[in-house]
Amino acid sequence: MKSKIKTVLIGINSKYVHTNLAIHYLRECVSMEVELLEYTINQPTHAIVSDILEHDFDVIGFSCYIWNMESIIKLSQVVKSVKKECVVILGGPEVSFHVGELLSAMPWVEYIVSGEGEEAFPLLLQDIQEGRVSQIENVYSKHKLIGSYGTVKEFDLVKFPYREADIQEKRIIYYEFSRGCPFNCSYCLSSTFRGVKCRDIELAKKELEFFVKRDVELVKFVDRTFNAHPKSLDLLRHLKEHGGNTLFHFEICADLLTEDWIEFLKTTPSELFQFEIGVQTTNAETMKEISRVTQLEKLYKNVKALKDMGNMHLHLDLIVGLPFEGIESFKKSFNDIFHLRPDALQIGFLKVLKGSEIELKSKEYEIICTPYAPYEVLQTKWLTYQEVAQLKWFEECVERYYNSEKFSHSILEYVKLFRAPFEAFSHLSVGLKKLLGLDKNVAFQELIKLLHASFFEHERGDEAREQFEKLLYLDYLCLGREKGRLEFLHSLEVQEKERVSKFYATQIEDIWETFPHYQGEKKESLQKNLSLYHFSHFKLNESNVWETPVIVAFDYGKREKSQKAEYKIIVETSLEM
Ligand code: B12
Ligand code: SF4
Repeated sequence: MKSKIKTVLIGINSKYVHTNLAIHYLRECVSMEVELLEYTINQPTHAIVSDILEHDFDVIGFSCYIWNMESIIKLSQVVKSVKKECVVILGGPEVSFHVGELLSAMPWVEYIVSGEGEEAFPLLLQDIQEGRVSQIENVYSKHKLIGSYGTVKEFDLVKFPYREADIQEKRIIYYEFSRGCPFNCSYCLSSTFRGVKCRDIELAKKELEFFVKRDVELVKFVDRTFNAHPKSLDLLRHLKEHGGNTLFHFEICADLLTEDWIEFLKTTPSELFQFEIGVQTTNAETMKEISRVTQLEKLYKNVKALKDMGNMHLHLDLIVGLPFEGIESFKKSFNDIFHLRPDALQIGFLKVLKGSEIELKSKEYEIICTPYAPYEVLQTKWLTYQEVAQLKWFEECVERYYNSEKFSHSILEYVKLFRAPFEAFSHLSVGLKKLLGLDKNVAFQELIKLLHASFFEHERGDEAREQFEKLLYLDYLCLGREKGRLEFLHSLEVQEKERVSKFYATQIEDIWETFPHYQGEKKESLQKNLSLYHFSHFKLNESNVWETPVIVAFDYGKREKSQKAEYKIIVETSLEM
């Protein structure tokens, strides 16, 4: 071995925007040279291998998660076959359990670190450097098949993981204020160990300033239940004053929210905080079985309160495949949660995580899951394979028509046609399946056409038709300037160029008042960013109806985070119908 060993740590992210926090921590806790290399699961193995092998290293560590394990099995084997002298180390949640089995299935791997790595990793590198084999409790090898799951004792002593060069535009930064979870949901890895370690609030404030000063767009807290940290609200108060232009994302438990939290959140500006709330199910028997006791009434009340504030993005989660949740029960869970109108309703499919309590009970629950990572549910005692497959299309449909926010006006009008939201998305998903087939790439216009056709499968009067088409057209225009009229929106009479032109001539002050950042600009200059459309009668929703003509003005110069144009409605005063 060389006098000073060199290590590369590999993170394989699920998408380019994500980053691997673990390898950043590990780099900071060793005094030897460590280089970080990050890729995505969508890049071809040969391209990643050749990039890795352009670097000089003696030790290579892979950070293993459920989404990248398949890639890492291939990558580590290929790297080792070409560079036989290197030492391969695996670490991360996906290799922290059943370690002996993994070592025998992957004979090219020298070491596996189980659990948290900040204490074990530097000791292991020291051993490798000095050619010595000591007994580090949570480090396994073919010579040491007994050990335990590692946890660091002093979380505050774990160094801040980021350096200046780590901050890259358009990538999410992950931050950890607490480690561990006070709850014990049986499908989650947190069910395997207890205890929460909290970072000192003053230390956290200083660390977060690093991101704010560098104008990081999005900081996601990886805390499993952020509001379980006793100082969480104090930290939010601090971020309200010192959060700069950064958006902060948290996973919270909604039924734990206190009055203080609710009162405080009413005072926060939009685009400062966003919250992800895991509901998972509303079935009481399921909740009991998975040891996740949610006070639903409190959750509904708090989510409604947050929603009414309108100053934050709310993301709610459900899981398909939990014990006692058959199709009827899932329908109910979906409808219960959809009525809260979250900004996103994410439907996940149960993953039978290695080391989780549900893994131990999977025989009892008759769970069949994919035999490779991510061990996703295919069938359970309560759900047939056909039902799971149907729910996959359902989820795709909710993603494209609801969570994407591309159809935010028209989809709610569509849902009204059905007795319950589940039926609406279920019906639409049949068409989506036919449209997509085995190919997931489809033009946005095709999705519009499908929604339009599906709406008109149901007998509708002229008024309803016109209303729906206007909302669909509004969604279309929010995403970009009109590129050729959508020919199937036949009944619309909008955008008469002459009227719009006259509007510029007679009511330009109204435009300036509505969009103060264009104050004083002339028509030609305004037209570079704004598009105006004239609608004769316009009903945005039950409480916003204009009998008089309106101009809908889209500001393409100032897009929201979702890339949609902001639009405002200006009532025409100087023109007659
Ligand atoms: C960020 C995150 C994501 C991101 C992905 C980030 C990325 N880089 O691509 C997103 C949001 C996309 C995501 C998605 C999913 N995730 Co996720 N996610 C996380 C989260 C919140 C943070 C991970 C993290 O950075 N933790 C902080 C670091 C410091 O802790 P750590 O990862 O455990 O790392 C320590 C040790 O493991 C070890 N270590 C790690 N790597 C290495 C490498 C070496 C060489 C060594 C020595 C040690 C070592 O040392 C580290 C420091 O102590 C965790 C929950 C959590 N708080 O950990 C879940 C978690 C990782 N996710 C999980 C799951 C199940 C999922 C989903 C499958 C959920 C779903 N939708 O069904 C999806 C899958 C995505 C896909 N495309 O298939 C599970 C993973 C279990 C597993 N076996 O991998 C976790 C643990 C949550 C849980 N339920 O228990 N996730
Ligand atoms: S699912 Fe969430 S609340 Fe439940 S144990 Fe896991 S991290 Fe904690």
